[in-house]
Amino acid sequence: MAERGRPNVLVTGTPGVGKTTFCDGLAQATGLTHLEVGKLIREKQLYREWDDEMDCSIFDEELVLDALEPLLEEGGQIVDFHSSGFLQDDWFDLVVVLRVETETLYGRLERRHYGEAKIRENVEAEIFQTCLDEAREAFEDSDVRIMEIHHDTQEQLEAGICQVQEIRHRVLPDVNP
Ligand code: DAT
Repeated sequence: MAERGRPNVLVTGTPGVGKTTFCDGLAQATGLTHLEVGKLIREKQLYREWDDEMDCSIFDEELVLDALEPLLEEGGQIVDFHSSGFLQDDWFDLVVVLRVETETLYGRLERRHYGEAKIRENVEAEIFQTCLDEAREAFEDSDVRIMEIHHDTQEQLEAGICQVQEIRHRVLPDVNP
């Protein structure tokens, strides 16, 4: 654990697994701050290219790291992002990887009106557990714990938040518990 008064938690997973929903719930339950990296990228224009086929920005890793560093210094952040491989492992005290069943993800992305190519890309990424493997690789040299939480239902959301809180009280530092 670095010199932080409060923990930083990374919540990652394929788009549509429910990161925003989970982070909002966790923020409410813990008083930590939900930091949406996607929003930061849009607002501060931390990208250099636009992917027309996938209809999304290709973020600039260096720009995102520079923007995140001062925000994470003090701790107390729940960082919500689909990608983790470029992040610094010593910025985090806990990593949560959300997972969902293929049918669940398909339905959620369809309701979001994603195009067929974008749905297929994300569903395949979930099937091949791309985000989980990326997080495992990114944090393999650190002692940061990686929790895989299944997130298809409201019950799983509530159980997952309880699990994180339990770990937080047991192993994570906090000046304001
Ligand atoms: P993400 O931020 O990973 O893209 P989201 O939080 O926007 O995902 O959730 C996508 C949709 O799925 C949204 O309509 C809310 C729903 N959802 C999220 N988590 C859920 C859960 N545990 N149970 C049921 N629905 C959920």
